Amino acid sequence: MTQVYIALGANLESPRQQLDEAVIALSALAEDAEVQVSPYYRSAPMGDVEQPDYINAVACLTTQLAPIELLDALQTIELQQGRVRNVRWGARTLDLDLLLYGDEQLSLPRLTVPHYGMKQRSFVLVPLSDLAPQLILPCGTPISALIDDNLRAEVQQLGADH
Ligand code: ROI
Repeated sequence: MTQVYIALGANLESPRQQLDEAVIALSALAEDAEVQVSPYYRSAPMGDVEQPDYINAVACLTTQLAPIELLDALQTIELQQGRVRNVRWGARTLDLDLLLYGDEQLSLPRLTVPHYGMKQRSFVLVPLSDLAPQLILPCGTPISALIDDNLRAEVQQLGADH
């Protein structure tokens, strides 16, 4: 049984609803169907492609799935929610990124864990630290050392009713 963290992002076709649906789908992968979800955040798109703002969040769950099985399950949920892989760094109905798989550091052809970009992305770090303020990353860095007010100011927390 492994505790995992997953980043959620959407910027097309009712993004908040996409995240709500994704959380329900994630509960099917979780022990006792339990998923903890951070607040939702609005964030400006990272990258050069012009596109709508994103809604982002992070989910935490405990699962029996092996890393690649979990990756397959996340990609199935993305496809079920209409994800078409076309433009690199372009808009998407749903993106599910495996951030952390326990304390493991994995470098597989299809999967790098911890997620390669997570330490640079406010829309990942801020919701992750909401869920796990004491978290120490597998590299030994505490999440608290990666967060400051400037980073927090890059994302806008949405109301509790999402
Ligand atoms: N930008 C933001 N703000 N949020 C995302 O989830 C996100 N996802 C992406 C790219 C296109 C890199 N930009 C993003 O895949």
